[in-house]
Amino acid sequence: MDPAGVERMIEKLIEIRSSKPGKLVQLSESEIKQLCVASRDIFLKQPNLLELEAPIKICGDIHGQYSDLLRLFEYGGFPPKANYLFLGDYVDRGRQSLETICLLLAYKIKYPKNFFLLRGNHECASINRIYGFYDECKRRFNVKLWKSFTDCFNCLPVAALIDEKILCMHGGLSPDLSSLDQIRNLPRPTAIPDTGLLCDLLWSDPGKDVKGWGMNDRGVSYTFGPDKVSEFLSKHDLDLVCRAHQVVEDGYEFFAERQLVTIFSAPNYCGDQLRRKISLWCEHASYFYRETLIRHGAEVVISSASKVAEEGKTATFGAYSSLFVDCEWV
Ligand SMILES: [Mn+2]
Repeated sequence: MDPAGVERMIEKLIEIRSSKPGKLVQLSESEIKQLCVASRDIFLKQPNLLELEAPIKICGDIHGQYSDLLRLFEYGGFPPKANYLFLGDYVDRGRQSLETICLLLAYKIKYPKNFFLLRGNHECASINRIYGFYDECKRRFNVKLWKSFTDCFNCLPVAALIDEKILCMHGGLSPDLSSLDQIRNLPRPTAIPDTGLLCDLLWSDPGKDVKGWGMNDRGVSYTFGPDKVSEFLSKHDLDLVCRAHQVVEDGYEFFAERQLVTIFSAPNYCGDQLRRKISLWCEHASYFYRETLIRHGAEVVISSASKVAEEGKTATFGAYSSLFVDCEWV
C-alpha cells in the first residue's frame, strides 16, 4: 500500500481529535479495502504468538468508542511516540467501529514493528454480524466491505509474549494449552471455532470461586480458577497473564494474587470530566509503578482513571486504562 496514502488516512482520522466526540470520518471504500489487504499481509508475515519487548503500552477492549481511542493516544502518545499492544475487541457495541478499526489498521501498516493488534472474540464474522459492526458497514458502505474486514480479522495474531515473561491474549487460558508452540502453530486464516484452543484463548474468563476449570456463563469456553493460573505460570516460567474481555470497573483488575490482570479500555464518554480524571491516571501510574517494581523486579505499570461521569449523570463503567510495561525504568 502506498505509504503516502496510509499517512493521508491517518491524518484524516486523527484530524477530528479536537472536534466534538462522535464526529464521523468518511473514508473511501477503496481506501478501507486497501487497509484490510495490506494489514492482512503483515499479520500473516508476523507470528501468531508475537514476541515483543518492553517498553510497550497494553490496551484492552475499545468496542468502537473512537473518541476514547483518540484520548487514549493523546494520553499515551500517538504512535510512534509509544509502542502499543491492543488486546482485541475493536469493533461492535460502540458507534464508530469503522473509524476505530481503520485507525488501528493504518497504524499497523505504518509501524508494523511497533504497533500490535491481537484478535478479540468480536473480530469474528459470526459475532460482529450481530453486535453492530455488520450494521455499521452496511449503513455506511456495503456488506462487501464487511466481508473484507472478515478476511483481515481471520489473520490477526492471537497472543503475545512480552520479554518472555508476560503472556497476553484477549480471553484467557485453555485446558488444551500445554505448550506455547501450540499457539505458534495455530493455522491462519481461520474463523474462531466453537471449542478448542483458539476459542478458549479468545473467550475464557478467570473465575474467583472456580477450582480448576468451570462452566462459563457466556455459553462458550470455560472459566479457570487461580490454581490454573499459578500452575500455568510456573510450568512456563512466566510472571503474568494479561488479558481483556471483561468490563472491570477501574479499568484494570488483578486476579489470583496479581498473577493475572484484566484490562478494559472503553470508558463512557464524558467530555471534560475525562480530562480531569486523566491526571488522576498519572498519579495512579507512579503508585503502581513502584509497587510492581518491588514485586517483579521488572516494571509493570498499571494506570486507570475510573468512574468518570457525564454531566451530572454517573457513568456505569467509566474505566479507562492501559497496562504499561516499560523497561526503560529498570
Ligand atoms: Mn471480548
